[in-house]
Amino acid sequence: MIFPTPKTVLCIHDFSALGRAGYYAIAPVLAVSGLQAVAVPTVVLSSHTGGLGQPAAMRDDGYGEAALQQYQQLGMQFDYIYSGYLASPAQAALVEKAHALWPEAYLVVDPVMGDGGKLYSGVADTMPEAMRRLAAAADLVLPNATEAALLLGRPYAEPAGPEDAKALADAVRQALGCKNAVVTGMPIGRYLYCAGAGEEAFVCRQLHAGRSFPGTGDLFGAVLISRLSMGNALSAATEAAAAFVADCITSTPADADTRQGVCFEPQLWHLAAR
Ligand code: PXL
Repeated sequence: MIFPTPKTVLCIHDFSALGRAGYYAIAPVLAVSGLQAVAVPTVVLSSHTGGLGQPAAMRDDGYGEAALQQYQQLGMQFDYIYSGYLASPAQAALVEKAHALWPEAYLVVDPVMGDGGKLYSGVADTMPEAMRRLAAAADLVLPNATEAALLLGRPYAEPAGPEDAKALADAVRQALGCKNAVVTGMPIGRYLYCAGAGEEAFVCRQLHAGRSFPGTGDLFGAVLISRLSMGNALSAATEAAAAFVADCITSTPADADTRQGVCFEPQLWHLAAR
C-alpha cells in the first residue's frame, strides 16, 4: 500500500543525549506518528541541564544558518516549524530566519526556559525577552506555567481554578499577539490542567501523578503537532498530548530516577499512525 508523502516538521531543538528531553524525545514521537522530522540542533549536549551535572557541550553557531540555506536551495517545504530549547537568546534569530524562509509553515514556539517558578540552570535572564519577541510571530506558543509568567513579566503564581488557567492562556496570547497559546502543566487540586486560548478557548485535565520529569513538555509538543497534522482541532490535539504524557508518567516505575525522564519508549506504539 502506498501512503501519502509524510508531512515534514523542521525541528529547531537541542540534541541532549541523556535524559529523554529535546530532539531525542521529539523525533521518535513524530516518526511513529507518520511525520518526517528534520533537525536543526541548537546545541549538542551530553545530557539535559536538569540535575544531571554539568553536560559536555558542542556548539557551532554557523551550522544552523548554513543548514537552513541548504534546505532553501533544495526547495524544501516544511509543514511545521517547531522550536524549543535555545542555547542563547541570540539563537532566536535562527527560528526567525526559518520563519522568514518558510512563512507558510505553521510555527510552534515552545519557549523552553524554566519550570517550578525558576529559569533552568544556565538560561540567561535575557531569554524571556528573546522568547517574547519570537513568540509574537507564532501560530502556537506552548509555555508551562513558569514560562507563561516569565513571558508576561509577572511573578509565578499557580492558578486557583480552571477559569484562572483559561485567563492565563488568554493573557499570554494577548500579551504576545500570537495566534494561539496553550499553557501546560498547571496543578489544580487533584489534576494537572492545560488551557488554550486563541481560535478556541478550552481547558483539559488529567489526574496529577504527583511526579514531574524533564522532557515531558517536548513529548507534549510533538504529540500535539502530530495530532494537528492529522486534522484535529487544537483542543483535541492538546487532550491527546496531555493523555500521552500522563500515560508515560504513570507507567514509569516508581523507583525510576526522575532525572532520566519518563520511560516513553514502551508507550510509543499507542501513537502509531495506521
Ligand atoms: O525539556 C526541556 C529541556 C530541553 N532541553 C534541555 C533542557 C530541558 C530541561 O531541563 O535542559 C537542554
